[in-house]
Amino acid sequence: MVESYLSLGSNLGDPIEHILQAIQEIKNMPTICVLKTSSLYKSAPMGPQDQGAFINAVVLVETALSPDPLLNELQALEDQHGRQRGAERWGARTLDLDILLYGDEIVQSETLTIPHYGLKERYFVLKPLYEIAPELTLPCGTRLKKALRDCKLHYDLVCL
Ligand code: ROI
Repeated sequence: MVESYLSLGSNLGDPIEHILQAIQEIKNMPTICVLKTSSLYKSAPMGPQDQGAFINAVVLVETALSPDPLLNELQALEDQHGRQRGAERWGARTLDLDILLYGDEIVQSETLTIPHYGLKERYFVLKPLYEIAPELTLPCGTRLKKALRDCKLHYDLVCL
């Protein structure tokens, strides 16, 4: 079993409902056990500004799935939420599920980059991650606390 941190994001439809439902759906998956759930956070969009505010959260899960099957499960959930693929890069989405960390593993493949490539630049991911894992050290050796302090883009992040 491996502990993995997943991020959730939504800014289409009813974003709070998408996130709460997705957390419940992950809890219902027989192959994934949710250990911790962060609060929900609201922030302005990073990227194109002509889209609604995002709701974000992070969960800690335990799973025996390898990264690719885990990603497949998450993408199936995104699809259930009506996610349109191939749309604009950095555009609005009903549900975005990412693998932030998978144990201490560094994965670099065509389908996956773990740790998530944007982790250190995304305050809206670092903050909920810090809420549930304040003592975490990233696979690169950086303390999460330091990554949060060094994150340049301090969005107006509201904890709901
Ligand atoms: N901006 C915020 N605030 N939260 C997100 O989850 C998010 N996700 C994205 C882009 C469009 C980059 N911007 C975001 O994919």
